[in-house]
Amino acid sequence: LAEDGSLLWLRYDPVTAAQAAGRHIIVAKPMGAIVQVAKTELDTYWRGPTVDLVLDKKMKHLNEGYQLKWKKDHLQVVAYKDRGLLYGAYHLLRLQQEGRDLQGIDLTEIPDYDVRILNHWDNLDGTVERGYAGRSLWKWDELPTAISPRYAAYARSNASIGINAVVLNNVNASPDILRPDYLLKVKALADVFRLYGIQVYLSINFSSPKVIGGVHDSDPLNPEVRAWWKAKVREIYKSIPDFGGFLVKANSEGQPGPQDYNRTHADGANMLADALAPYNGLVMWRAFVYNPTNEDRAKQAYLEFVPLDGAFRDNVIIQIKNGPIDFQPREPFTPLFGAMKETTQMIEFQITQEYLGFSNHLVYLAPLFKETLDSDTYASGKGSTIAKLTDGTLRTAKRTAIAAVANIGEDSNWTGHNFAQANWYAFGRLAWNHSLTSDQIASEWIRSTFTPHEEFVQPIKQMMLESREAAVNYMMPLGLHHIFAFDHHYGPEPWGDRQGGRPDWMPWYYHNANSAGLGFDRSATGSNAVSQYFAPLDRIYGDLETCPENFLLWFHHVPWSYQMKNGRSMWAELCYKYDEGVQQVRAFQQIWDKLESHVDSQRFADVQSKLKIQAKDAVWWKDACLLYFQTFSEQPIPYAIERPI
Ligand code: GCW
Repeated sequence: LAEDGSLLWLRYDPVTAAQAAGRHIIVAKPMGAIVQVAKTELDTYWRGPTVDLVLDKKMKHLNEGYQLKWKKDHLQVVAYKDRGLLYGAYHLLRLQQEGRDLQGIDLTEIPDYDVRILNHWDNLDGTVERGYAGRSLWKWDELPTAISPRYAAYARSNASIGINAVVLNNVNASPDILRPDYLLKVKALADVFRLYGIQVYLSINFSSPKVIGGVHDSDPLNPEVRAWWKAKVREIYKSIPDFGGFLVKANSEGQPGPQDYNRTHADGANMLADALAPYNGLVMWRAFVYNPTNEDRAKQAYLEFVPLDGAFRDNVIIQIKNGPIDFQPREPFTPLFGAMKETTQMIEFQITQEYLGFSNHLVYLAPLFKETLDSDTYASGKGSTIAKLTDGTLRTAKRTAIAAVANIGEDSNWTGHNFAQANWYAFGRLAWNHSLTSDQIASEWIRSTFTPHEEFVQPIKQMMLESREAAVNYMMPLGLHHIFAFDHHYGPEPWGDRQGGRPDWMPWYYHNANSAGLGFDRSATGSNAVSQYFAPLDRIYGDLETCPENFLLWFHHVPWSYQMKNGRSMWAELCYKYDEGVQQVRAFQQIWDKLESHVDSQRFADVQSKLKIQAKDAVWWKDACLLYFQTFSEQPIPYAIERPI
């Protein structure tokens, strides 16, 4: 076993000749390239009985899924598509890794989302926006001539957890990606990924026709602009026939878009959708829009997009971040979910830990993903969870999708922190089946990444399951948000005040600390963002007495002396929460140290040193935030907690 984490969760031992004797991997001919990969994986690693890989064109309902069945003396994997057989093969290998009994097995797996996609924020110069695992995996300067072996390893890892699509480049997109020389490089990657059932998408810059096409402008209603996009799309599909489509960040944080020409998001998205439609391509159009106006940033996406409901083509999906501000440690869900009845919506998570301690902090994100997916929006009555609104259950969709911003780079362990691999894994597993629990996913991941020994699995799982709440506690408890240091978003800077900076990028905009209290009043007496939620959530969130305490300072400006449910004042509770976060991380260090004998020395030391950084950072957060907020609360820090340094 490599000790640098490069194998991820794919630590299969090759079979010996003796183990393979008498067992066959049977596939009907002719065998497509993807099925060939499935067969090779099983030929190399499968120690169980004979496996029959069957493509059954009558089983359309399986979509990209599969059936695994025990048949007297062998196993059968039945799928409707080639990809289904590949996913079925990885399922078998997972069961083998976990040491499961396969006798009598009979299960059917159908993915919850059609498109399960990673968004890379990788720039063409090799840097990665908000990337904390080294430079980009894509070697643009060497492509298409040199093909790094990591491209296939990357694709294989994705396929093993059901991810079937990737956006290669940053949403802050360079127009150059659409130049013919770059498209050749993209094709080279697509040719590798295709073997693992992965489709390539690109982020586009809305001004491309003007910047690289020599067109006078990029107005979506200008026939020349439309013709340029049609021709460009034709050119792409000529070399990449299974190209997925475009991801677009438009009129957001300074990016160009249709509004530059007084057109709407729908005008822009539909132009691209029309160009892609003949090839079955998709447009993922982001709803992450806000401007420094008097309107609460948390309300702006809803205000811009709800009026456009029904105006989008059926191959456009509106891609919405889980929370209305920006991938914070905890946010309520974006109220735009479910508020457009005639428009397909998808969720965007962030796996890379921009706001969660980069690749230094151990934060297992499945609980965050689940919290949002399971949130009830009440959009079509009780039970209208975000999962059901986006997976085709409650809203019809031509194709459904789910996305997350990748945390992958060229570090040998791919993600910087060994435990950040679990977040890539968790996203893939939830994109396949959003009913899996955080506990199940952690358990699978630990067993396949480290060891199946219960003495290791149980405590590590507990640590992982607690880690997101710990981060919320030591960074931003009780609904606090965006009090990060300016721009890099690593440490605390609630006092931050950049002269001449955008007011909506200043921490004070979000915490509003003053002698009266703390928090953003989004109730009817404030910005009234609560009104964007369906009943009864508007009332529940809008009333200080019924608002869940973990969102208190998100929705209300709360007096320091306000009494919490446990009897403490808000100020005291804030102190205890920060301290609890610190103590949780100290406990993680002890858990890890005790389990040294179960882990190889390299990974043990790597994680140990990162936990040290995390503990130090947690204290930094606690001290910085409490000492700063204390200048407003003017109350003592309880003696029961660890004293600020
Ligand atoms: O979270 C913010 C990041 C930006 C990012 C932007 C977005 C790619 O700070 O770096 O830009 O969101 O999602 O578009």
